[in-house]
Amino acid sequence: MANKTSYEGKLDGSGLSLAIVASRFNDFVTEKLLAGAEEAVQRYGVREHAVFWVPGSFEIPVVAKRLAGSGRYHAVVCLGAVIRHETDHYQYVAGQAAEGIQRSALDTGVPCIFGVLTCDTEEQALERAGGKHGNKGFEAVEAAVRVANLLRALPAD
Ligand code: INI
Repeated sequence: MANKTSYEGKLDGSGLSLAIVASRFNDFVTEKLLAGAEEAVQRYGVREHAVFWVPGSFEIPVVAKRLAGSGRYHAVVCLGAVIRHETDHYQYVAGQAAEGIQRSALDTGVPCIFGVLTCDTEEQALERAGGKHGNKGFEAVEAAVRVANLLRALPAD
């Protein structure tokens, strides 16, 4: 095949500054997501990172957008745990968190990574926060590093 070019961001954080926005709500889960995220920060040699706590996942986007637009960070990693209860509150919180995080990325051009668990039970959330389904905080930092490096490597317009 002639003239094929392929791009993929490297898992090398040495040139990167990351912001991590973490939600206090369900912090028996989000503390574990943050531990996984910080393990990945170490593993991939991220140059520097800062952690910003917000009360709940609904509040993640307003802080993520401000950080993404600040010019200080190459990516913003958003960590939260939305767990379904009896009411439909869950749907609003999860939907607005997802939409707001993506909007923060698209409005600023800085990747804002969706590390927000949306689960039916506490058990399912813990399984994804260092349990049998891995740690989505770790994976969120991997995604941040890859996408930040990909954006830096893309050819100019
Ligand atoms: N916030 C979460 O991060 N996870 C949840 O499961 C949750 N539930 O279920 O209510 C939750 N609610 C709080 C919400 O994020 C806001 O902090 C609150 O509504 C104030 O704006």
